[in-house]
Amino acid sequence: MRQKIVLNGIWDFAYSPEEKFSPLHSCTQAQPVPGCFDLTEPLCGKRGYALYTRTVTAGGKNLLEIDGAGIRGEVYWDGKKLGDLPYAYMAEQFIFDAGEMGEHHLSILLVNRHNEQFYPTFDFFGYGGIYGDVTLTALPEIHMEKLRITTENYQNGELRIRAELSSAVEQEAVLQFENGYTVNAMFQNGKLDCRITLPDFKLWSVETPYLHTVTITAGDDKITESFGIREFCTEGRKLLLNGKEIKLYGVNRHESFPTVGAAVSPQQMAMDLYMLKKAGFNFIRGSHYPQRKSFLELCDKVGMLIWEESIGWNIKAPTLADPAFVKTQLEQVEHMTWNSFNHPCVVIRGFLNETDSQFPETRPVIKALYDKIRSIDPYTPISFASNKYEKDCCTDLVDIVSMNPYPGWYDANAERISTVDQVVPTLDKLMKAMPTDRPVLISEIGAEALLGFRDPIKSYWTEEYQAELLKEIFRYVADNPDYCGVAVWQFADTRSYVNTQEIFGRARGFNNKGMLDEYRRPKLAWNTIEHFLKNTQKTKGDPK
Ligand code: ADA
Repeated sequence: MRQKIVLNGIWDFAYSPEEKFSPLHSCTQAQPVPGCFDLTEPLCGKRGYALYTRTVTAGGKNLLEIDGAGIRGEVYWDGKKLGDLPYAYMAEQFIFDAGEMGEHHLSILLVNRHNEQFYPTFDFFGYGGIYGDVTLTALPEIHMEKLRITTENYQNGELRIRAELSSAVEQEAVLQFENGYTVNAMFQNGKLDCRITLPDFKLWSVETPYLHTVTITAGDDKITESFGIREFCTEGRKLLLNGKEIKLYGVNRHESFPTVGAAVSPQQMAMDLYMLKKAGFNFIRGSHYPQRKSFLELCDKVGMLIWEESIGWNIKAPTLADPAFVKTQLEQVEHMTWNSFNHPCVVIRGFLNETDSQFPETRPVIKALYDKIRSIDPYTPISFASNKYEKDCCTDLVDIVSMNPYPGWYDANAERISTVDQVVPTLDKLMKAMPTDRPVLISEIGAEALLGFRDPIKSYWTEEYQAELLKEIFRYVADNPDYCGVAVWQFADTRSYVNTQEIFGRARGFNNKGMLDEYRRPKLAWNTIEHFLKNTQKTKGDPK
C-alpha cells in the first residue's frame, strides 16, 4: 500500500554566488521548506546557486513530488541525479528506487539566475526557493498513474475514467465512490478506460462546489481522487457552466506575498480566496504559470473558476522560431495538463502570454500547443492572452479569444488628466475586430494605484482614478453581451523589477495595479468593485 510522508520543515542549506554545489556538500546553514532563500538575509535579492538537503528514512520504490520551485534546479538521491526542475512553479514528480530501507540523502540544487525560460524583464520577480510541499510516497511494485476523470454528461452523471499501470499487465480493479456506489473494472494491457453513470450524483459549480471521490484498488495499489461533475464549455459568444450562461468576473492573481515570495502558505491562499468569494468574484487567472496543488484543492472546495497557464511571458517571434524553445513550451503544457487534470476548478488552459501572435509564423506554435493540451484533455477550453488586438492572426486557433487591453492606462494623453472615457470606444473597437463565433474575454485590464495616494486631481496613480476606471470597465462588461467576462490586472500588488530599466515604470519595483496592496490592504477600487459585484447577476437566472 502507499505511504506518503511530508518532507516540509527545516532543511540544511548552502548558497554560493558562483559555484554549483555537489549534492552531498556539507551545509552549514538552514532554510525552511517551503521557502524562498532570496528573501532571507544576507541573501535578499542575491542570485546564484543554492543547495537544500536533508536525510530521509525510506526504501524501495518511491514517488517524490515537489510542488513548485524556482527558478530551476536538479534533484538528487544519495548523490545520484533523479531529474530536473526545469520550469519555475511547475510541480514535478520523480519515481525511483530509494534502495535499502534506511537513511538516505535528498538534495535539491537550485539556481535563481535568469535564463530564456525566465528572463530578467518578466514583470514579476523570479524567486529562488522551494515554493510548495515536498512529499515522498512509498509505492507498490506495480502502481497506478495518469488517472483522468472526465464528465461525459453532466445531466446524467456519466463519467469516463482512464488510468494506466506502471506495467502493461491485466489487473482487476474495484472503483468505490464516496456514496457507496461500487464498480468492478479491468486494466487490460496496463490500461483502464471505463464509462460509469454515477447514481445520486451532485454537480460541481461556483455556488455549490460538490466534490465526489473515487477510491480505486488494483492489485497492491490503492488511490483516492476527488473530482467534480461539471461541464464548462463555449456556445457561440457565451460560456456555459452546466448548461447555464455564466459571465466571468475575476482577477489575475500572482502566487506571491512580500515576505515569503512564491512560497505562499495555504493560509494566505485561503485568505485570498475567501476575500475574492466574499467580494463576489467567480474567476481567477493564475498569471502567469502553473498553479500549486494546494491552491487548486482550495479552489475546488471553495468554488472558484481558474485559468491556468504555462510560463511564457511576452515571448517574441525569434524565440518561438527555435524548435528547442518550442519543445520546452510543449513539455510545460503537457505536464501542467496532467498535473491539474482532475481539478474541476480549472476551466481554461492557456500558454504564451502576449506572444507575437500578430505574425503568421507564430500560428504553428500556437496550434501545436493547443493540440498537445487537447491530446490529453478532450474538453477544457483553451486560450492565450493577447495584446495584439485587431492585428492578432491566431485567434481562430483557440476556443476563447482573450485580450489584454489597457484603456485608461497605457493611452495617457498629455492634454487630459483622465482617459477613463477611452474604455467604451476602445472596447467597442476591439470587439468589432474579434471573431464572432467564439467567446471574447478581457483577460487583463487595469491601472496602477499607490495605496494611500489620494489627490483632488484624481490622476493616474491615485486610488480614485483606479477605482473610477475599474467601475467603468465592469459596468461596460456587465452591459455588453459580447464580452464573456473580465479579469482585472491585478488582484494584489506584486514585486517586479528591481534592477532593469523597466523599474522606472514600476514605482517601488512593484507592479501596483493591484486592487489591494501586496499585504492585501484594500485600495478604493476593491471596495468599489465589491459594491458593483454585489449588485450584478453573474449567471443567467441568478438572483441579483
Ligand atoms: C501585461 C502582462 C502583465 C503585466 C501587465 C502590466 O499585460 O501580461 O503581466 O505586466 O501587462 O502591468 O502592464
